[in-house]
Amino acid sequence: KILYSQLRQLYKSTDGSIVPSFNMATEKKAFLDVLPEVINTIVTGPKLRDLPELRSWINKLLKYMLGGGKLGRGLMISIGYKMFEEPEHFSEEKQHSARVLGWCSEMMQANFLILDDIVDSGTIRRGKPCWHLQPNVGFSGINDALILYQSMLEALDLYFGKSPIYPDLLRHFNESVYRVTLGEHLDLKSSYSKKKNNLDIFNMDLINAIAINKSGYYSFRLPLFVPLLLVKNGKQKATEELSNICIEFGKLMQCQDDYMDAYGTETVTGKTSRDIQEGKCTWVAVTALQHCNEAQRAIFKEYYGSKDPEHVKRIKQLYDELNLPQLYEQCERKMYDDLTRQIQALPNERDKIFLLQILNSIYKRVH
Ligand code: DMA
Ligand code: MG
Ligand code: MG
Ligand code: MG
Repeated sequence: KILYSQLRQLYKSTDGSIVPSFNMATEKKAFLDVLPEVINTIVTGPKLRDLPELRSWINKLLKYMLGGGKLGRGLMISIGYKMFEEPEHFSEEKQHSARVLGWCSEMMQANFLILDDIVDSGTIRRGKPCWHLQPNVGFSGINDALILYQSMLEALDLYFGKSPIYPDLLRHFNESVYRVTLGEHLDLKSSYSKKKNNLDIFNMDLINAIAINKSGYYSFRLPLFVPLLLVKNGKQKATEELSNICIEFGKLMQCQDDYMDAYGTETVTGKTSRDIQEGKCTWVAVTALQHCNEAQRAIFKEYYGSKDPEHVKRIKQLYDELNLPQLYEQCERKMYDDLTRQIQALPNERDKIFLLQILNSIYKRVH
């Protein structure tokens, strides 16, 4: 009740409905404050009780891999509960659940990052050496990634195993993991090399399929649909329209990620650029090919997918010649405008405000 009156003071939208506001720094701190409890719940759980060395290894793994990120997905879940729930039904207990679920999404992300950096030969992640490059890790990082994935499942079981929403939670987390593995497969199998000579498969349909699977599900659909499971009558809000918006968000996010791989700075992005060297089918590569003349296409075929720094430089020069930064700005703007229109068409004022906030927080991002 106190909270409801506070919210009423804080925000009254144009149509008279009450809209909760949030302060990002406060939300982030509250979210971070829950992490030690989540880690403790996992490492003191029944399976690790008699294994002190393993317990300390997993503790170290969780701390290393859950730190230093932007926490976009986790915060979307924890703030999502507050934003989607009607103020009179809000409870601190569910808010805590939303934060735990936020950390489950971050464990899923951490598992993908380890594996992705192994298959992409990454060296730096979140400004630190990649996990597989830690002393005595290497390929055993694959098993550590699985441990992170299982830690997520363990937390879901320990916190929500007896809850009526458990089957739906599992369905969402499972679907997201499945989608990312499909996206990663498409991403890896479509990579170009001179030897494979497979440039003909590079097109926007493939880019979209990669982006939707690699990003759309675990970065947006999961973080928006999971808090709805905590909200009273939330399932009614989990509509097809909302799902479509999440998918479009995924395309925008992957397009930005691809652009930053070519034009970002390692100290800002916190990770190594690998796409040109690995011959990846990215938004930048496909857009460049759409604007190439015959001679430029020949240069692309010659130098793309090579680890030689001079070849990488030549490809970057080609991107500049083709005005990629300008093409990117136009494309990002168009995706932003399309998403704004789709969000504005949603029936609920509060949902619109929340989604527009997310959109504005990622538009023109540089890391
Ligand atoms: C990887 O795509 C996607 C997941 C699911 C981690 P990517 O290799 O382009 O990501 P990054 O640029 O972060 O290495
Ligand atoms: Mg990668
Ligand atoms: Mg990758
Ligand atoms: Mg990338």
